[in-house]
Amino acid sequence: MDLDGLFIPAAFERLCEHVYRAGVDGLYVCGQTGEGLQQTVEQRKAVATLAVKLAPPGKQVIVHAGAPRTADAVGLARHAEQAGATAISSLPPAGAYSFDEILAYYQALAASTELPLFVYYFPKFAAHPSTLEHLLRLCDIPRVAGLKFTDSDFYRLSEIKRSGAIVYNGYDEMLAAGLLMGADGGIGSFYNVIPGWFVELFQAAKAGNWAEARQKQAAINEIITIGLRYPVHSAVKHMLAWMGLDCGVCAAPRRSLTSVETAELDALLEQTRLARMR
Ligand code: MN9
Repeated sequence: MDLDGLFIPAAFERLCEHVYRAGVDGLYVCGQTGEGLQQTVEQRKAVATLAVKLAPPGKQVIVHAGAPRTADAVGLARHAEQAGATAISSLPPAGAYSFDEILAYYQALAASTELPLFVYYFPKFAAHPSTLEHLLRLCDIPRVAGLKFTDSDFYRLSEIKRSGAIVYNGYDEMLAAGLLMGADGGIGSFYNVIPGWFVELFQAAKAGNWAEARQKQAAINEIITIGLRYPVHSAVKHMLAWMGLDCGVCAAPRRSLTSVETAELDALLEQTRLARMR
């Protein structure tokens, strides 16, 4: 985003090149990291259109269509389908809603297109869904393919896997644990920064090389732990700029890092393996 919160297509294109070159299987756009909820519906549609256009053959684009208004979410979902996205996804609408209201939201969204829908389970973001039973009920909605699971209850993750749903791990710093307990893949903020490291972790896990997966996770977490000292999404953007991939700033109300913070972050990054690869 630029300083007015407007999408910068050229920066997005460079970022896509960076992650696809590293071998990721696809993109998840306009979620938390992709600032879907900080953008207008029109701009989100432009991002989705460009993401599909830039996807190399065989790569998947999941569009986060979640919005405070069900009608907007449905509009974004239909647009994603027309644009050629692989799937849609949605956070629960934030607010003091009951589980039944959240259920009705997901039912409306799932019925609005032919695309698979991934519920974005992030208990720190919304009060519902909160129980395993509620998650399984959401997974039972026709066309709900599974979850993006941003939580550290990996027993719960394994129970959802047992029901047959597809589960993407959401906390980057615990991808190895999520994969060990059955996650099918991962989606996350730091994949933008060091996509190749995550691809290597995923491949090691898929091959059953858990010691190697754990080693890769430790190397990744050296970077993540630095990022988590700051507002994480702004830190991710600054890390990208530090690597020569300027992606602008986060849209308000997210704040940017101060100059003191960026100087400190730069100094910390200089001491990592990433500096030697730059
Ligand atoms: O699920 C991301 N979650 C949020 C994806 O943005 C809320 C993660 O990638 C985290 O940012 C990351 C840091 O905790 O794991």
